[in-house]
Parts: sequence; C-alpha cells; structure tokens
Amino acid sequence: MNGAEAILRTLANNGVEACFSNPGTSEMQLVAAFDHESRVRPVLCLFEGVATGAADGYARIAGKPAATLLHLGAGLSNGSANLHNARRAFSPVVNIVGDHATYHRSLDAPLSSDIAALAGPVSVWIGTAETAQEAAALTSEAVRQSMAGARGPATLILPADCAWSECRDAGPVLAAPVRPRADSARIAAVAKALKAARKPTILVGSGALTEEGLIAGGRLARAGVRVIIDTFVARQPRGAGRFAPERMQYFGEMALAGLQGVDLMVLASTKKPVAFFAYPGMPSVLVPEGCTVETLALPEEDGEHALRALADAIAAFESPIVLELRIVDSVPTGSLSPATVGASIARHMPENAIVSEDAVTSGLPIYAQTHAARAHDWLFLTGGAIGQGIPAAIGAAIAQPQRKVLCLTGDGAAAYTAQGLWTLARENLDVTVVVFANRAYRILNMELARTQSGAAGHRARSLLALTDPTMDWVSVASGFGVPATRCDTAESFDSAFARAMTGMGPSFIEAVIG
Ligand SMILES: Cc1ncc(C[n+]2csc(CCOP(=O)(O)OP(=O)(O)O)c2C)c(N)n1
Ligand SMILES: [Mg+2]
Repeated sequence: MNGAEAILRTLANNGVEACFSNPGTSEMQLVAAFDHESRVRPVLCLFEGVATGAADGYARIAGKPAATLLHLGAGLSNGSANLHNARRAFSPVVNIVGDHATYHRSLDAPLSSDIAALAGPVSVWIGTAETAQEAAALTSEAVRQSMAGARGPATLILPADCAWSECRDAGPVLAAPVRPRADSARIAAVAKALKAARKPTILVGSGALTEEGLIAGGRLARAGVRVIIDTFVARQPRGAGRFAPERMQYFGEMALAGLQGVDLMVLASTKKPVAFFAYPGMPSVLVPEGCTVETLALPEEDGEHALRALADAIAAFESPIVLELRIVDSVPTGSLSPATVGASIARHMPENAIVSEDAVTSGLPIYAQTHAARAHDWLFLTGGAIGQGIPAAIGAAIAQPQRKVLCLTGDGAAAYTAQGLWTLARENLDVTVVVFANRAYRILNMELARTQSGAAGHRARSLLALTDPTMDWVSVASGFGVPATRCDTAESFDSAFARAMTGMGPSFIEAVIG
C-alpha cells in the first residue's frame, strides 16, 4: 500500500464517500488509488470552484464531509470562492491539495506557492504531511477537524512523495466530535429575559436550523416569540407541514425597519446581525436602538438542543405552528417573470425536493411563491460569492440521489461555474437547472444607485450588462451535454418545467425574463 491508497482507505473508513476532483501531476498516485478503493466515488469537475461548491452542497445535505482533490496552490485558489461559501455555511469539507514532493519544494518550480497561506482564510484546519504514514494519520484528523467546532473546510497538503511512498497502516477511525451544549444556566437566563421582554425576537443561524430546531422554533412562535432566520443559511427545511420562520431582510434599512420596537434579540447559532455592505449614510449593525442582545448558543455549540431546551422552558405547547399546503393551481400566463416561474415551481416541484439557489434578484419572488409548496430544502448563498448554485446542486444530488434537485441561478452567477453542467451530464444527476436570463448583473444596477455612485454612462453600463453578445444558454448547456430548452412565456415555462419534474436526469431551462 502506498500513501495515496492509505489516504483513500482512511477517508472511506471515516465515512467519506465522494471526492470532487480536478487532479494534476502531483495527484497522479491518488488518481490511480481510486482503482483500489471502491467506497469513494471519484467525480471529475472541470474547474476547482465546481469541486469545492459540490463538496459544500454535499455536506449540507449529507451532514458529513466529502473530499476534494485539488492541484497545488493554483487549484486551491480556483476553488477558494466556494470554499469561502462552505466556511460561511459551516459545511464540513476535506480538501486534499497535492504539492510537490518534499525534496522538490525548495526548488521553486513553476507551480510552487505557499499553499498553507492560500488555504488559511478558507480553512478551519490545515495539516501538511511529511511522510506517507503521517499523511494517513492526518487524513483521519482532517475528517475529524472538518466536523469539529462550528465545522468547515479542513485542508490537508499532500507532497507527492508522501502519496507514492510505502505506507503500512491506514489512519485511525476517529469519532466525530460532539457539539458542546449551551449551559443550562444560560438557557434559563435567556428564558427569563424572554418572558420579561415586550417584543422579543430570536435570530436563528445555520447550526440551529435543523428539522428539530425548526420544530422548537415553531413551538416558541406559538408562545408568542418572533422567530427570524439569517438572510442566508446553509439549509432551510420549508414548505407544507413545517414551521415558517421570518427571514432577515437583505437590505439593512429594511431589516432594521422590520425590527422596530424589538427590545430583546436572542442569538441561536449566529452572531449579531450586520448589513451585507456599508452604504453612505446607512446603518451597518442591524440591532435597533435600545435592544438587548443575548446569546443562547454560539455557532460551535449545539443550537438545536439550545432551542429545544428554550422551548421547553417557555412554551407550554408540544407542537409547533406549521403551514398547510397552499399552491395556486392554475397555469400562470403572460410574460415570463421570476414570479410566474415561482408559481410554476410551486405547482410542479415534487415532495422532498432540494433547491440550490444562486438566483440573486430572481431568488426572492420564487422563495415567496414556494412558501407553502410541498416540503423541500432550500440552500442559500451563505458567503455571497456567486457561482455556487450549479456546483452545490451537483453535491446535493450525489448526497441524496433519490431526491429531485432544482438549481435556480442568475445568468451572471451561472457563467462563473457553467462547467458544472458537464458533471451533471456525465454523472447523470437528477438536477434541473433554471437560468434567469435577464442579460444583466441586474442587482449591480440597483447597487450603483444605493452606493450613490452617480448616473451610469455608456462605459459604466457596459460593466453591468450581459449583452453584445447575449449568451446562448441553450447552446452552452447542450454543449456540455445537458438537454436544454428556452422559454419566454409563463405558459411555455410551466410545461417545460412540468416535464423536467416528471422526467429523470439532468435538464436545463433558459428562462428569458425582462
Ligand atoms: C465571486 C463574486 N464575484 C462578484 C460578485 C459581485 N456580484 C454580486 S451579484 C453579481 C451579479 C449577479 O448577476 P446575475 O447572476 O445575473 O443575477 P441578477 O443580478 O441579474 O439577478 C455580481 C457580479 C460576487 N457576489 N461574488
Ligand atoms: Mg442576470
């Protein structure tokens, strides 16, 4: 057994079942090792941002890490934006980054770079192997570290000679870390403060927003506590049969207006809310004046348990407020818009679907339309780095292939990681991609005004328009092997989407909207 074989065996022994890969020469031993370890599925991604985003989507659905296989600092850097999103989603990911052989590192060959420095901002843990045996042990540690604390990407730097040298033993099987519980005195103190407050609110972040956490939230809501989730969470279980918390608004002034009069804000697995960006003359911290902030659970603590304990302390009710199924069952008509697309999605999206959303200005109307649709999970753009939608859909579909996955993406966002379409086709994943072809970075036209950057002239507008030429998405998707169609009316979208939902395998709809 060489180091590479030991690493794959160690990954498999520790429950890792997929490796989203874009290998190079320094990773050849690992490539070869896949022939000796059938428990880890190798998935080729044609850009590292696809691999890292797929690992993020996988983790959000599977609740455990997948691996990525990346080529030195350059490959890691290509994958960094989606690792940033993964870190913000608290998604466990195990990055294996190949490096030059130990004795080759000091020679400054062309692909040499400071991999650890590049990994730092997007990793919760970094390890560098110096021998094959150490590589095997550090692989176990990387899996464990990805699940420790608030969870996130763990990065193992693997010199090529550690992969090709002989290795006696695989790394150990390590128990996944158990999240510490918030102490009962704190929960009691928060319960007391909640009872005393006039207008209390609980702000819930990714870690507490599990199925169970949501039930606790619905019980608290029944007892009169307002429950709001962060604007962008890793995964929101929603739709019929579930409690529907409010969602923190994206623009700061709207969020603050919505929180007017709130005198107590309790944080469950999140931190004090802040605006996405600063704007001239606008507030940055989204806590109303005079409002007390109390922490129920830190992101690294067991937020689900804390919410349940709080519900037990406050709420007499055993069952949460839940939504009944509510779908407008008539075909939307007229010109195509995010709202009509949302209506069609609500009509046809099957029970237990997964929505990977990177749709920017088209996202909110669809989120609203599917409020009481059949139960589903919604994955958000946690770190604000667009280009996550298609990759995360790949990972979600590989994590739970029996579920229908829906990727909603802006045309700008889709252009970042369009290569992911090829992986959808090659792996024959049951994913329907809807691209909102408004032929613009539409949100940035709004931001130009909000940042008071002045009236846009011809040259400024050219940086925000996706025209001259317009992208032919049907050709892009077909070129990558995904059957595609273009719709520009509400009726044609409704029937194309209905077909996609009853069929199996990858499909693509270019939704041309004004
Ligand atoms: C990695 C990254 N680069 C740049 C941006 C800045 N940015 C935010 S939204 C956006 C354009 C989004 O366009 P599109 O996906 O077409 O959505 P639309 O605004 O048209 O709804 C850009 C470039 C970003 N968020 N992330
Ligand atoms: Mg657009």
